[in-house]
Amino acid sequence: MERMNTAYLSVGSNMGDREGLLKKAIEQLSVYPDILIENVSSIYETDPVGYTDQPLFLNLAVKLKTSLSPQALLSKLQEVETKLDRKRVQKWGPRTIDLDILLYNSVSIQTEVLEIPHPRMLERAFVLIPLSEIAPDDVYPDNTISLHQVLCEQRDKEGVRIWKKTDWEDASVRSEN
Ligand code: PH2
Ligand code: MG
Ligand code: MG
Repeated sequence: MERMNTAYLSVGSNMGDREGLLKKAIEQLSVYPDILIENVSSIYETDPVGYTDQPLFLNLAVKLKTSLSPQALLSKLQEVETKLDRKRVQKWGPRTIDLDILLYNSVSIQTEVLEIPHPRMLERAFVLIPLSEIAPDDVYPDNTISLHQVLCEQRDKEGVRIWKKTDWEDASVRSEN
């Protein structure tokens, strides 16, 4: 299986057993033969952005290798969201699990259902801080600067606190595939 494409995801939860749901999401992704989880950031607790009158989130970032196209990867992410009881009640409202594609190689895609790079990622510390932990030298598409630089240039790191420092090599969620 040629899992030659690299994708980064942002994963978030602010309902129920937040840490358990993050771990289950990663576990379920690693079951797909065409997805190989390569790295997972620490878990951060983050103030809700956008609609602020909702519980605190736990957020992390994932690096994976895949043979799936961006669209096919998106439908697997939606499958996992559905399995983990995601209900689409309110845009940007509380959710058991949210799996977003941030980057896929260095492609740019703009369709109704999928936008890569994620259109709001550069403004969101809850995305950039976990991401820069696992992708410091990767370069943002159409840009010459690294994600680490993007993060350093972003002033507002407020509302994002380390919650559990995890070493992916030791993490129980590690895939053996
Ligand atoms: N996701 C949103 C809206 N706001 N805020 C935080 N802190 N974390 C999120 O994952 C998040 C959010 C929409 O997907
Ligand atoms: Mg989202
Ligand atoms: Mg989403």
